[in-house]
Amino acid sequence: MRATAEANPNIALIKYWGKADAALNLPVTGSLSITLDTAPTRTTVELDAALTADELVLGGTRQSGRPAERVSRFLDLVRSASGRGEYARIDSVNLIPTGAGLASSASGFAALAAAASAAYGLDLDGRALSRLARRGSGSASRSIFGGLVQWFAGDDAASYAEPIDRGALELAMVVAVINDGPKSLSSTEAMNRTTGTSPFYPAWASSNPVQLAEMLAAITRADFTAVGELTESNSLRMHATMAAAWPPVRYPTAASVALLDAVLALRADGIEAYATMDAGPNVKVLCQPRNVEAITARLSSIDPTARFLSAGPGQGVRLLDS
Ligand code: 2P0
Repeated sequence: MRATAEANPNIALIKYWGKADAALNLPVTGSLSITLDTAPTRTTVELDAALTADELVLGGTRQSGRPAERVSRFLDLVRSASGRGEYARIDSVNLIPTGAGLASSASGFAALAAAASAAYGLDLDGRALSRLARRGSGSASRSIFGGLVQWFAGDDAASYAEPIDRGALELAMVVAVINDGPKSLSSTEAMNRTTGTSPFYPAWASSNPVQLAEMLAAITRADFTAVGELTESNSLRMHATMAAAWPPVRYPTAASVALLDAVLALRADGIEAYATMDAGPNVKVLCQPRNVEAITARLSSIDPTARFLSAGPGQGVRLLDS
């Protein structure tokens, strides 16, 4: 009746942007990510028959309103699958700022899916856990697994994530946190506005599976340059699609663009670095471990106010003794 789980964030190299079904949280296209070995979310779920509602504590602060509602609706799925009706106390700690484009909803709902299913007595395999986590937040389906992970588009039964062998690829990521304040616009809202109003969305939806297939082929032949080029291109395509929505959805700031320029300059100097961005202004740079230091030094010289994290491939969700 009590369980604790930990999950890491993931960063998409081929992005998820747009829902085919909002209720089931099914994506329009597949996506592919790397789970990082940093900044986990640790979540404890404890059933309590005396509670008259779920209680959510995030980073030590009791939550109400939308975040609490979203977690309660998610626990309703677990209650209905388990046949148990008790409410729960949920205590979650993020070791990164929430809502800053560092995928805290991915690690958050992956940890919650694992802790809640264990606390309510459900015995789910990785695939079932990934489908469950997807209902909380699409990208959370991918944080169930470690390393490189693909999430399939499809119906409720077929839309889950699966790990991919990264063979001889040596991967690292430098994360430039240029603003750790809350997001201007939630991903869900931004996605819906993009699918609803961007005339470029159909081109995104038809070209993303092509880049996903190219990415899978590049991974199979351990071609780091192709993996990097596809990563940067895919992110630019996603943000271009959003910029064409109305009202426009624009996450990059002037500080982000300065770092994108610095990444181009690094490549011109022969250092392989490829930028990707999500639903916030932070810039993540895909690279090889041997270049982490040089890339961090260059980016911090461009933006001395940014905070830098570096990460490698991390593990999937795990239950801890609670
Ligand atoms: C991704 N992002 O693939 C994309 C790229 C941000 C940009 O998944 O509505 O929190 O909860 O399913 O997963 C962020 O959106 O959205 C995201 P919901 P989610 O990582």
